[in-house]
Amino acid sequence: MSESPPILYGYWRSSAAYRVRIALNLKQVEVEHRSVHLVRAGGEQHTPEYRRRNPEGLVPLFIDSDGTCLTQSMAIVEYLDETRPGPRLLPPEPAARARSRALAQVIACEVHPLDNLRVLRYLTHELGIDEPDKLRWYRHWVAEGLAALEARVTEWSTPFSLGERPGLVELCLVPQLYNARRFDCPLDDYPALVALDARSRELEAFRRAAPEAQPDAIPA
Ligand SMILES: N[C@@H](CCC(=O)N[C@@H](CS)C(=O)NCC(=O)O)C(=O)O
Repeated sequence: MSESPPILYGYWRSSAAYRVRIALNLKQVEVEHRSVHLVRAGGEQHTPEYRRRNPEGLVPLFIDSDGTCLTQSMAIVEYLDETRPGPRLLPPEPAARARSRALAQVIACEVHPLDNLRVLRYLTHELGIDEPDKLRWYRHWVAEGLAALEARVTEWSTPFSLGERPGLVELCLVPQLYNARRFDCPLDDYPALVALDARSRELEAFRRAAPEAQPDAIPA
């Protein structure tokens, strides 16, 4: 009997799920995608059924073929890197690994948590922040993070973080720039990041992971 495929609970516009989709594609791991609609009817991430699986009420959630159930995109990506063959998503040498994680975490720990759906909702629904100020908030944290990353990426002499290949840094950067464009964040000050994003998105693994390529995508 053939093993059931791993399952990824995600949402087409979730940038954290987008990171995992890219990692799965780079590793050539086939999964069953299950959509958790983050907006419809107050958000399916809050249903008791979903919260039993992930009490945080966030996507992504990954369930491996053997039943291993994992949350948090960065943890899932590193798990995939450690358990699957194929191109490594992190460099082998400790200092280089730490540097890759540090750059990726500028996005995953410093920018994304401040601009997440539930944070924006709290600002507007609970604190009474209006739409223009919400956007100022959003763009401020994006600008802070991207400026720091731009300074680092400008120093590179290789096309990608892993030399000729993309890895953890790009699988965080591309979804973050997708979000930045959605919220009309100015990107003129980050030419190295925009170029890295464009180079990455030319690759099949990134194209297949794009929000608009997902079965649950809602056409504009
Ligand atoms: N640090 C978490 C963040 C997960 C997260 O914030 N997911 C968002 C979508 S990108 C979500 O589920 N939001 C639902 C909500 O805010 O209610 C990760 O990397 O997995």
